[in-house]
Amino acid sequence: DSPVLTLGETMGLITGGRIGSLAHVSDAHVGIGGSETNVAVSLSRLGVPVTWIGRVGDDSLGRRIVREVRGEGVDVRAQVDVDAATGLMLKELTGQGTARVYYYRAGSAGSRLAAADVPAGLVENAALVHLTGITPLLSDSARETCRSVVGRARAAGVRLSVDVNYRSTLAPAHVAAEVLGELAGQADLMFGSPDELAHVAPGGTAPTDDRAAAADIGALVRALDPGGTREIVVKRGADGATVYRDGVLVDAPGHRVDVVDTVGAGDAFVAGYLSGDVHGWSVEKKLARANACGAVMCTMPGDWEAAPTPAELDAFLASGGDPVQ
Ligand code: KDG
Repeated sequence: DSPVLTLGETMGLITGGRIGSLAHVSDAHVGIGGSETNVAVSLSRLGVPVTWIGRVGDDSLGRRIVREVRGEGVDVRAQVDVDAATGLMLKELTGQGTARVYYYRAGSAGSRLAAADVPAGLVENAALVHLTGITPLLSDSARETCRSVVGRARAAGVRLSVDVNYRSTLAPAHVAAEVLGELAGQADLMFGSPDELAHVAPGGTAPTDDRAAAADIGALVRALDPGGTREIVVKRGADGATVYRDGVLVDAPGHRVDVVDTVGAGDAFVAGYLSGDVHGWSVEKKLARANACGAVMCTMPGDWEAAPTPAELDAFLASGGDPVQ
């Protein structure tokens, strides 16, 4: 099987040991996190071969990232950049499954990703390439890497998946709209919340909240795909998801779960969807798996640790996976 290829920055992740500000909480957990490795680990657990490309520093967190992601069965192609440290992210638990995130990643090793880090053949021989809107906002060289990979994927006829994944701390809204609009505009398969998709739609302005954007998903996806040539997956969290393909909208409900930590649920959702996409599943089947993966990820702490195997998904659906009515 050809692997899925993904690339981007993975950081060290320090999470407060209990609810509260890290100005006061003293006990903490050390781990790692990065949207693309979160997706890669989920895909690997679902039995899909996957390669991740990124840069890490010559430091403990960098070694931890390589060991941990490789240990999950992902083919890790990490450059060790001796001139920069591995980036770091702090996560403060704010209660009811929500968290506040702080980045220490400007100038990090991961942000120095360059087009030459992606060896010949890796894009060309992939089953699918998955990028997120985080990467092109990290640095000029990371943006060039995305452009180069997109160009290579298109030239080789490799399917391109893009999760808009807008991180407002990485760029002001008007910059992000342009950069992410360019990236998303190339995607065969596009993921985003209603808010994110409105942001990258041609002439789009970010609505003030998800509910406003969700009010007219039909108009939104048609603006993103006037030619009806792409597949657009609208992520609505616990409310489920909607897919637009071939001019048809398909809805699927989310699941009712006891939420512990929502961070990473979007990545698990994407991996669930992609795991079916590479096998040519129907939209309905891909959506059902994606929603179940996202729901399971919310039930345990961590950005990727709870990624389910197919057996765990079956167990979830057989027991607690009530759809939201
Ligand atoms: O999707 C979860 C990610 O946000 C997290 O693991 C870290 O990649 C990350 C980011 O840039 O926020």
